[in-house]
Amino acid sequence: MPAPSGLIEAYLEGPVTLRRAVADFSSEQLLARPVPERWSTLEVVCHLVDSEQAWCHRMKRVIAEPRPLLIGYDESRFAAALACHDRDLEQELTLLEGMRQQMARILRTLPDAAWSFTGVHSERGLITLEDMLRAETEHIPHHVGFIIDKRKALGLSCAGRRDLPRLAGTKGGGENEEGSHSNPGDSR
Ligand code: NI
Repeated sequence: MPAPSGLIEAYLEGPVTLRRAVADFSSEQLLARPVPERWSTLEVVCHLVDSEQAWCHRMKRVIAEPRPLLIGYDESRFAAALACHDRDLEQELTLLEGMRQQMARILRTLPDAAWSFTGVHSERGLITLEDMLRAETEHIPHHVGFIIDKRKALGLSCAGRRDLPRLAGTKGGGENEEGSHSNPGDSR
């Protein structure tokens, strides 16, 4: 299977989109939960970084090992337990950018056959390297849709922000993942 066209470039675009989406938030606005039952913006960013760490490690295992077992984790518990509101936005964004740049560098060296390498996820079953990269690429735009919901609720302008994806929060799938997150980039 040849390298999927444009996918690595789209994967690298995610942190750029996220950085733009949160660039003008104050520290208070980052911690606010303006939409009931939803995460704060900083919690969303931390969720994306924690998910990236998990999926980068899983992709490395699929590249390096024959059909490894990949273990799911509870992202809601991660968001609640891992001090999201004490974490630093810039540090999180820098980590995200660095992880994707490192992963892209590795992926670009792989032979075509590697894209069909598989792992077995404890909750999702058999998954190829291409499936994994595609899911992670879709993960940031999915959550940026919810950040746009928060921007609106906080009275932050979305005008002139055509670089941001169209509102995704109403397309179904939950932000906080509890049972309804439709994006396979997450751990369940
Ligand atoms: Ni998610």
